[in-house]
Amino acid sequence: MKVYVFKSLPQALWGYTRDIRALWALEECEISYETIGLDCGPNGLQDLAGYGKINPFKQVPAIDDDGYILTESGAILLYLAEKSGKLIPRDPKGRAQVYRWLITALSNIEPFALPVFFADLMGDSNPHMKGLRPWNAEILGRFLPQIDERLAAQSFAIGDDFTVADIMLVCVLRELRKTQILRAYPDIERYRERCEGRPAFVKTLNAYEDRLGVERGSAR
Ligand SMILES: N[C@@H](CCC(=O)N[C@@H](CS)C(=O)NCC(=O)O)C(=O)O
Repeated sequence: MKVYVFKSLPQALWGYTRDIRALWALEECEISYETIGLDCGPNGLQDLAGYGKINPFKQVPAIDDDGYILTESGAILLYLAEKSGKLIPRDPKGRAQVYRWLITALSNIEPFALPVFFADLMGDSNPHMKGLRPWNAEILGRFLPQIDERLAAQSFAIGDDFTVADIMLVCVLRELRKTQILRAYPDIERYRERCEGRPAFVKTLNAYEDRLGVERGSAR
């Protein structure tokens, strides 16, 4: 399996990029893979002639499973879980819970978490994003307390077992890791720690930092 990832990135983006999702899932599913590293230029990946054949939007991650090309981190996680038979229950009701929480992360949390991250990144240079930050934070306040409560009662998003929904949820929550927002949710923070302590995550992040040529711990 080939996986398209970043091999260079501006410092502000270390540890935030979505290639981590695919790499973490590949490690958890014990699928062997090789990485194809792309350089993030001033226009992201948009100037990379040829990469549009892999991903029409010229974004990472993308995988190439023996000629079968797939993009979109959510689709990739579900494909890897289904292909390996790991990180997803067998029964339709259990599987639907994985879809539910993976989609919750992508459609309820990420659309508000990412603008908070960008507002902090851009600061006064983007007054529009800065002005919307309180509104985005307020919307997150509709979802995070319920997720915190859920994680006080169970170890992972769908129950006792770690699934690809946790990879997505943790990676989306990581977009807020340097803000104060998560401090109000101790069970979310304990959950994130639990998931990020998994050997597959540690291995993924170490290799990610090595690939970028940055110090260990700098993408945490
Ligand atoms: N919805 C896509 C978003 C992918 C995405 O935005 N990738 C970013 C990195 S995190 C990227 O490749 N940016 C470079 C660019 O857009 O040129 C997914 O979840 O896979």
